Amino acid sequence: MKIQDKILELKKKKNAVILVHNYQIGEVQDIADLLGDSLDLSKRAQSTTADIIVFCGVHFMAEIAKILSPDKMVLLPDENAGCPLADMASPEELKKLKASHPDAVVVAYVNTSAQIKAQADICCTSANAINVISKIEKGKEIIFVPDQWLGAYVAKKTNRELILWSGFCPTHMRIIPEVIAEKKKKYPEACVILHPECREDSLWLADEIFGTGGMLKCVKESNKKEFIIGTELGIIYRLKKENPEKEFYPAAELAICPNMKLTTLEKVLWSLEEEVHEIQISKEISPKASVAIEKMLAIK
Ligand code: CIZ
Repeated sequence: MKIQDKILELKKKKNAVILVHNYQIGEVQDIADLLGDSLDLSKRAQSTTADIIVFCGVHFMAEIAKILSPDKMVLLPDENAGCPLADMASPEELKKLKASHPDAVVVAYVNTSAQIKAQADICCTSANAINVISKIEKGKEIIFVPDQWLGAYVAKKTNRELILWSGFCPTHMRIIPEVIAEKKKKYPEACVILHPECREDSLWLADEIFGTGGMLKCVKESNKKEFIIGTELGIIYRLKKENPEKEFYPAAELAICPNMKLTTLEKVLWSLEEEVHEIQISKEISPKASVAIEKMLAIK
């Protein structure tokens, strides 16, 4: 029996659902009940009737699923699948920053721990950050944690001043202007689509700036035939699958997130069989983090 069939059989038997992030390896993407970005997956985690959610992504994403479905079992197939960007924001440091700006609205990018979300007023993803910031009352101070580049981009787009954290995504930092310029020279007809977690001097070279959900939509609707993609390379598998007539070139071959690549079919099967690794969030933190996530989800 193929491993994919074993997963399917066990999934049915245990009434489980498999949520998969766009950055996962191709064969894991192929077994998804839902494949998407954090925003899509959060919405799905909120509405599922399954008993078990197997989350193929990184730790903070599985935490969101658990916060939104506290009575369900949420499993992360590899317990080491963390997020260095999320780890750059410490709850103690945020507490100090909030104390020095007591009236500020705190916006936490979803790439944060549940402890950080519990201190935030609202969350955002790369898909809705502009929308979330633009809904905040004018004149209010805003703390944006932890991605400085996404924060700087959103500040520019919304014409708002943000108090930025100094975090960054190490994978997106590998997408440097020099490599993008080389790719542009090699593929002059290609449309350059970059993720807003890229540094500012890279974003200057973009034709379009989107999170993965926006990238998928942009490519589908575009008349262009070639695209230079500046984000974690896992998305290229899905772009190719959904647009076989179009060509995709990575803006940087090194843009590979080692954490996103930890999940394999074997680990998904093992996770379902043994019901590991279960996400647990303290009863103090979970309801507070839930308020910030629900506020984001309520924004249209
Ligand atoms: O929001 C997400 O899922 C992340 C982390 C990236 C993206 O653009 O999909």
